[in-house]
Amino acid sequence: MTASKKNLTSLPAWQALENEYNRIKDVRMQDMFAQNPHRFEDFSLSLEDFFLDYSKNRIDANTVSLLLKLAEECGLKEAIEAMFSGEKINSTEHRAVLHTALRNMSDRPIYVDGEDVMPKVKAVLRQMEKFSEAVRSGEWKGSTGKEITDIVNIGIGGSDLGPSMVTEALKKYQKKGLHCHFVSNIDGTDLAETLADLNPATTLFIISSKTFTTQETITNALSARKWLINELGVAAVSKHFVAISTNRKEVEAFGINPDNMFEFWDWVGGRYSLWSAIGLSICIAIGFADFTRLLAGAFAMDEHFRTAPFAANIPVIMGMLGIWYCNFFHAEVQAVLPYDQYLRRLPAYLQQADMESNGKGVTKDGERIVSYQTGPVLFGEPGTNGQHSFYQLLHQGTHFIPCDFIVPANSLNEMGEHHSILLANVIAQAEALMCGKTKEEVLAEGVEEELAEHKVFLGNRPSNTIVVEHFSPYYLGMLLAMYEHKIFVQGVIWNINSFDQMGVELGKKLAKDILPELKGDKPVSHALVGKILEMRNKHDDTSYTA
Ligand code: G6Q
Repeated sequence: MTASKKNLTSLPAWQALENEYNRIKDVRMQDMFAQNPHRFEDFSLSLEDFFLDYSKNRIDANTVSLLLKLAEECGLKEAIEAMFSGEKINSTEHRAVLHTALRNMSDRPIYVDGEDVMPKVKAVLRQMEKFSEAVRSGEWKGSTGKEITDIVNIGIGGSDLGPSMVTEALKKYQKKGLHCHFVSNIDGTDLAETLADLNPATTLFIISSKTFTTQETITNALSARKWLINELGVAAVSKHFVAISTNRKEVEAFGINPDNMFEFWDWVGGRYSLWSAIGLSICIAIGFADFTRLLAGAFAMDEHFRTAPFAANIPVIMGMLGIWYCNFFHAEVQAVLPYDQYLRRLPAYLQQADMESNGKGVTKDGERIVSYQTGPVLFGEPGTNGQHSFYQLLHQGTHFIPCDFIVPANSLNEMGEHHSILLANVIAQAEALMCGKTKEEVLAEGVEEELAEHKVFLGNRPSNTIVVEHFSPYYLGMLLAMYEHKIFVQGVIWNINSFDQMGVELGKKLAKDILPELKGDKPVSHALVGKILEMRNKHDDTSYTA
């Protein structure tokens, strides 16, 4: 019986896990290491050179087996198959969820409404290959005959975070002399600061929007168009604007030549879209061959997720560990800590991927969830920077925060000792969280009694460590697909729809109603609008000019 038919918390495995929590809550991880000399081997998994060490968790073999039993009782196996085979698992929007089709490197057809989607996926990939090569080689010229030197992706949310994070993560693989910029915010500063250093004659705008109706993106795109036309005239638009969308009609209405449009489909969720044409900026930056390697890495993780037994399945283990902490230890937060400067935008990307997917309060059947927590708050910063900021709270605060450390064994910029120091730090942090430091140990160091308590680390704080050989496009693809599937696993357990985002609608609608008040087109009904208008009237526009 699946959780949708029966309340999650009454499932036998859930009940058993409640007891398991009581058994294990006072057990120290260090003691489990002492009792089992093979704990590291027993609680680690590999996929090629992608390695997960999950030995520093509050679990033993019994816990894992109960967690996997819960996964079975919730119908995870069937749910995975339903996603991969194109069933309309996004139930509120009646859509299939097929970001995996975008990186399907097998010959398997994938059907949506009886149609194999693979031919159109491949056709768009060919279009991306051709276009990205033309831009990179200089064959694609701007309206004045100059080569493109700057790409500006205008998009927001899923149409921004994936491409901007990946281009940053793969900076080392980027073509020299071709610069990528990302404009997302409606705050005019974002566009103004980006355009300030650009030459319209050598700039290409990629307008990325699934719907092509998003207020921020369309406003930014119109302002960018105005900026270009001011310099080069309206005829220049076709050489400097391309669009990525599912909405051909709106793209044409905007004035972009449909020949310069890259299509994707409603079965690609925004936050899962970097693998689609939304990844065009990535493809131009790193080239089609490396873009294909990114897809191949994700595909390798997809195949693993689909076929590996749960006990050896990296995303399943990661997902179920998260369930263990969210629902039994009542952890409300998850930290993601990449020890790689290139991955500095990963936490921002995962904030959306995880919190927009699993920040839900009703089950798929429309029932309000009252007896368990769903998606955690996710945050993070790259190491070692975070160590000098919020790690204080991770080590000594009152919150219980499981951490994911992510680190490449080899750096793309070894720089003498730098990478060894970085590696020593990441290993040290996981050890410090686990082992802590007792008052006796503190006193033995000669610390005075009155200070001793301040220097105690309670320890027994869990972490996963993910190590890859180095962050190539391939291993980055694997990492991102791993997190996508981890999120999926948790959504299945919580019996929520991880693929809609209705919680973002209310604010958007209210903003549309408030705008006319700010523009003076409607009487002011919000006190705060009145106050702001008063301040805007006082403002001398020249006061900030340098
Ligand atoms: C992602 C969300 C959301 C979306 C943006 C941009 O899953 O749906 O972040 O990507 O709102 O939407 P458009 O691509 O339609 O402009």
